[in-house]
Amino acid sequence: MITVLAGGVGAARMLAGLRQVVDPSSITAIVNVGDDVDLHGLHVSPDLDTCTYTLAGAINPETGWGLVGETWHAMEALERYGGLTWFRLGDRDLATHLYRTQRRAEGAPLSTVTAEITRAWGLSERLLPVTDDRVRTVVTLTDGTRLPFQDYFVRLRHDVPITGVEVEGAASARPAPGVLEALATATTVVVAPSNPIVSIGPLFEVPGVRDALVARRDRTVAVSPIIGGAALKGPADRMLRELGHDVSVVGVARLYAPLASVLVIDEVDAALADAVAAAGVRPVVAPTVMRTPDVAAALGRTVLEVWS
Ligand code: FO1
Repeated sequence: MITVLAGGVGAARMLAGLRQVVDPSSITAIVNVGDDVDLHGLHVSPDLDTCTYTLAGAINPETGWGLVGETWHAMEALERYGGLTWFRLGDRDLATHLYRTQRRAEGAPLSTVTAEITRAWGLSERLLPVTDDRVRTVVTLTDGTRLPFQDYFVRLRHDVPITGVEVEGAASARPAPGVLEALATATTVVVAPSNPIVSIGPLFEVPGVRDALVARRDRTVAVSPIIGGAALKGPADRMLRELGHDVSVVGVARLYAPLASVLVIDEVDAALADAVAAAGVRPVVAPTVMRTPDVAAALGRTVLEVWS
């Protein structure tokens, strides 16, 4: 059993690499839902959908989110009314949100609906939202304004400095069924190369999850999302800097040292391996830029072989 702590694009690629080297039914992903957003009365769950569509081979390869070959008729029609279109939902993607929203209105927990959606896409992996309760990531800007995550990320294109990140609702949330067991029983726990602040961080805010992970530190391997002092995609590098962290694999090692005993760093960061070790995490140097399925598979193999 392999358990992967997952956010969006980086995690989805990591999962796609792992499924090439182990039986997909042995993989459980615990997925961030702090990015979830209610739009047009619909529950949109970007990280769950990015993981689902990627594993189904249906992801839009250009954006890393949404469906390949998508059409946008609903958004075009909405523009006529001056409706909210800065967060773009493709026509087929909308069906996922319609289904999720309807099932939740009928009383089905998010974890149940997620299992239904992944089954419909033919996945053997288990994707678990970290919680069935409502949690929402909120960022604070330098002027004190608090913004829902997608307003910061998409509407403002994460082009504004932040001073803090909180996960509303997390303190009273409970881990979804199976989450703590997946952490306790995994032979390897993988922290995917997702944004440590807004993709992985919110997972630890759900009571019990951080402790369950700390208890498995000896079997937990993280993959650095920072390569050569920068994030491949998104604002992880700027967020780390703005929140006072070192923007390097050493900064990532310090963040994850309480939870992970191994950190996979890219070859370009090989010279920092000793500094990573000094931060208390064993470094493993490997290619981590998952540009092709082969590199993702090799990275999957690397994380599974760190104990051998
Ligand atoms: N990201 C964008 O930059 N612009 C969008 O319009 C957008 C729409 C969208 C719709 C569905 C979905 O699942 C993801 C979408 N994303 C969009 C990506 C999303 O904001 C990010 O994947 C994350 O939440 C960060 O992991």
